[in-house]
Order: sequence, then C-alpha cells, then structure tokens
Amino acid sequence: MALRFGRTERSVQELYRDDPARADALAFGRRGALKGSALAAMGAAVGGAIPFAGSMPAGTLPALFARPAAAQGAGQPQVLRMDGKAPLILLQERPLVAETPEHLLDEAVTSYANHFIRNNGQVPEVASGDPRAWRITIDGEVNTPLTLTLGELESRFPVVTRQLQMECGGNGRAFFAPQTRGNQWGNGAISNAEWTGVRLRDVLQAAGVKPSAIFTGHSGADPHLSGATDRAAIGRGMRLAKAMDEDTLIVFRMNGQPIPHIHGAPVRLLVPGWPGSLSQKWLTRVTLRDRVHDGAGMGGTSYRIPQRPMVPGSNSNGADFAEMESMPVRSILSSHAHGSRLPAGTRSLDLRG
Ligand SMILES: Nc1nc2c(c(=O)[nH]1)N[C@H]1C(S)=C(S)[C@@H](COP(=O)(O)O)O[C@H]1N2
Ligand SMILES: [Mo]
Repeated sequence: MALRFGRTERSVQELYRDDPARADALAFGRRGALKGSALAAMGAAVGGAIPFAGSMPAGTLPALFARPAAAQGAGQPQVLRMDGKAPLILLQERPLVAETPEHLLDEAVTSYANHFIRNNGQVPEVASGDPRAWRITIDGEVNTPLTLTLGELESRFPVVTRQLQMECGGNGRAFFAPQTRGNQWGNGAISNAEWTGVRLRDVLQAAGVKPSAIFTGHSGADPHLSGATDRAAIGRGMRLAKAMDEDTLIVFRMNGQPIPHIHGAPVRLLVPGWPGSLSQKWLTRVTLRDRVHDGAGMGGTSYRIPQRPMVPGSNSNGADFAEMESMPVRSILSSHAHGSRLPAGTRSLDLRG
C-alpha cells in the first residue's frame, strides 16, 4: 500500500515507522475510519480482510506494521540463504529462525525448500557415524526404561507415513496489537510435510506406562544458546493422552528422505496440531512425568494462554493460564504473493488458500 506523502510515494510501513501519528491521520482521516481504497490495500498488506475496520481505533495499525520490514515485502528484505532452501524470510540468525512467505505455502505437501525453521538454541553439530546408531531413551514413570537406536525403532515397531500439520505456537504474532515480545511471525510458521516414523504410543507401551504417568518431558541434542551445558535450549511436554494419540509420531523421514539436519535429523517428535515446540528436534529422550513437566519453555506464560479475557498488553505472571493445546484454525491465501500486481482490466482471478 502506498500513501501520498508530500511529493514522494512511500509505503505505509515506512510512514508508520517514521511518523505514526501522521500516517494514522492519512490512513484514517479525521473521523478515525479507514477509507475505502486504503482499507482494501491495508487488507492485502496484512494478508486478509480487516473485520470491523470501520470501528478500528486509530493507532492499531502501527502495531500491525511493527513486524520486520522483510515480513511485509518492504525495504531490504532479510532473506535466508541456505542450501536447498527457498529464500525464506529471515527473522533471526541466532538462534536461526525463518518463516515461509505465504505464497510458498501453496503446495499440498510442504517441501524441504519451503519448510519454516524455528530454533531456540544452537544448531547441533551433524552427528558423525551411522545415523541408525542414534539413540533415544524412554524413562521416568515407566516399568522398564528403554534405550533404542534408530535402527531398532525402525525394525521393532510398525512404521507409518502421514501428512501432518506443524505450526509454531507464535505463528501470526506480528498481527497482535499492542505488539508483544517474541519472533514477529507473519502467517508462515506452518507446514504440512509428509513424515515417516513410529507411533510414540507403541514405544511408550513397550517401556510400560505406569499409572502415575500423566505428562511427557522432551530432550534434544541442541546446545543452549549461551553454550551452558546445564541448560536446555527447549524441553517441552504434553498430556499423556496426546502422547498416546495415533498420529503423534517419532519420525525419521520427511517427504521420503532422511530428515534434513536443520529439521531435527536423524530423529524428532512430530506432534501434529499442537504447538510446534512439542515436536522436539534432534530427539534424545522422552521422560514420562507424574506431574506437569517443568522443562525449558514450560510454566509461566510460555506456550500458555489466559483462561479469562484480559486487557491486551497488560502484565500477567501466568498464574491462571492453561497449556496451549490444539492450535486455532487459520486460513490464508497462498495463490498470490503479497504485492502482486494484476494487468489492468483483469476481471476474474483464481484464488487458492
Ligand atoms: N531440539 C529442539 N526442538 C525443537 C525446537 C528447538 O529449538 N530445539 N524448536 C521447536 C519449535 S518452537 C518449533 S515451532 C518446531 C519447528 O520445527 P522446524 O524448525 O523443523 O520447522 O521445532 C520445535 N522443536
Ligand atoms: Mo515454535
């Protein structure tokens, strides 16, 4: 969207960055209502119609556009450069975080090239030796703790292949008003790749689930960002019922190939539909707990949501928050890139999403 501003045409993002009050006045006019064409363009820029735009208070748009310029297709986009990867939008280099532009989500099965990346710690070194010798441990509230190699996982349990949706718990955060801390994801922290592995349920049952087990706790091989060896990059867990779901998998192939290193090679969890953070990469251990897990990324306000409405932006210690479970459904258009221009006179358009 461009607004006339003196002699130069500037993007609304630039305007809001430099002079939010002026930009608001231009976009909303004096009555505080977003004007027709501006509304349409703004809708396109934020990736959808803006419901209730007529009554949207001036001042909300700066927050909408506070996401990184790259995520808006404005200015110098920061682009991921990595072998085999599409030019994803780079949100952070350390830890490495990159999101998929919406139009690259237009495939039924998400390819490696277009799969978003979310790390909380360092990327571990590529394990040397035979990947089939990689070991995972199942312990905690089980009758017989187990250590299994990838080779044993594959030969001892039924192997299943599923297309599974994985979405970062923070997907869409850039649209929050007021702005909130954390990666300013647009809509692109989501994927639907085809994963092959074994059911977590089968492996837990082989170890013998004790009646006292109510939760899982996950560990991976990635070092903490600080390098501290006594701190985990992330270590989340879920209710036992979700761990026992037939679609909750320990996977070792993505789209028919060994899992690429950045996506958790050689073994990761894949917990579809729930926050992506549960899908532990570089998996080394699943511990069954007799209480809600207390690993890195658990408790407080991490991956937890208020159970009662609260004032946006107000502080909370998360005391009455509940674990975030099934992610809300989100729909986006993927057939056209943001900022696409259509030839004059275009009368119809095929849209997909
Ligand atoms: N070991 C480990 N597993 C992890 C993470 C991580 O930082 N370390 N990030 C989690 C988060 S927050 C998400 S959204 C998904 C992202 O998986 P991807 O990088 O393959 O897209 O992995 C999850 N598993
Ligand atoms: Mo995430």
